[in-house]
Amino acid sequence: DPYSTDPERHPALHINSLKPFNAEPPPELLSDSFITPSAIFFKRNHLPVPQVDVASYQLHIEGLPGGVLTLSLEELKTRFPKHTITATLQCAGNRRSEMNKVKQVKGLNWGIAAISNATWGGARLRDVLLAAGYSPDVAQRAFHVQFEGLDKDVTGTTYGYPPDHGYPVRAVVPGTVGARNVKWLGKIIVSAEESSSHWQQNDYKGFSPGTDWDTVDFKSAPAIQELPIQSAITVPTDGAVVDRSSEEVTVKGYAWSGGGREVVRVDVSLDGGKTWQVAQMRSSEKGQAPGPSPPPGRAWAWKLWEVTAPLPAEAQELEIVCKAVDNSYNMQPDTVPPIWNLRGVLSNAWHRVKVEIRE
Ligand code: MTE
Ligand code: MO
Repeated sequence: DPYSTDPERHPALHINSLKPFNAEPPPELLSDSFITPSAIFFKRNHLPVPQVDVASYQLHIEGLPGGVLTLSLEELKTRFPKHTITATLQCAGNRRSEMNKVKQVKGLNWGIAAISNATWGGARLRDVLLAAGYSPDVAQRAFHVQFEGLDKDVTGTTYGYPPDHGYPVRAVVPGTVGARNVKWLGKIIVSAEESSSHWQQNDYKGFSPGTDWDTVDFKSAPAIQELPIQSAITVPTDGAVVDRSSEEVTVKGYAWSGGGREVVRVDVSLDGGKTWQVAQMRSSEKGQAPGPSPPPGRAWAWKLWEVTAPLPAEAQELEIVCKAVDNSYNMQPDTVPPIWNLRGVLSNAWHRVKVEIRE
């Protein structure tokens, strides 16, 4: 069993597939912390987790004038300044289950939690490429940087923590779909050509709702890179019961947009979208007011938001809805059918949960 050496996982995770391991945290845990604890950070693996030996680990950088540069982990850590960013990672298939309700799609049936937020640290790709001979001349001919993970060939025996997320070296491409954030990075190739990988060419692309598996031409669409504006409700969960005597309801969730665009507002409705109120946002740890905005185009981290509102007097049921707006005034589409696609990616319609009010 190639999966027998996979790491242990937190029992609270909702498992979508065991081998390879794919799992997401319960939504209400997700909005408990601005930085998602590694143990419950969503896990998306296409293959067994490779056993990477830290002592013999090598990163190869190819396609630059100086020939191949090979770096050990020690060299990566000592030759380059450590850069730290807080960035949200979201799978292209986050919220795919809502597309499945419209019409069957192909892929793991993710709920709303194939998204998490972390502080990442390490060498900047820029610094590594410059050390490997990158120059403005190269930029004239090579528009692509390809990343290869080590999870195709199994080597070594010892590995560190947290193995599910790419230890010891991962490419972090903030604002860009999870799939490009290659884990267990083994090779970087600067190239005139786009990566020929299956996941770059024949998967992770968006299509019209009218395109089916008989007519789809993967060559006709660009690979997903930046993700669209997204938000979802983590608390309460769909089907929850609220007691009339509590008089109020607190709604919580997350919001994020791709390409470093900053979420500037989240609107919440308790009546299916007829009336709206603006949620309070927090962009850092619990209780803290939102910090200053990051520089334009560099809002990599999600915002957690919250609204507490009186229970509407007449209602027996609430249809809670959220939608976010980013600083380009991109907004989420209101329903799923117009954005449905056969692969179930880019699912970002207004998120809706139904809650029953018990008298
Ligand atoms: N990198 C490697 N080497 N192997 C993988 O299977 N999965 C990708 C990406 N990088 C993957 C990978 C996908 S589709 C996503 S959404 C993210 O990693 C998930 O990262 P996480 O498991 O740290 O949440
Ligand atoms: Mo993904």
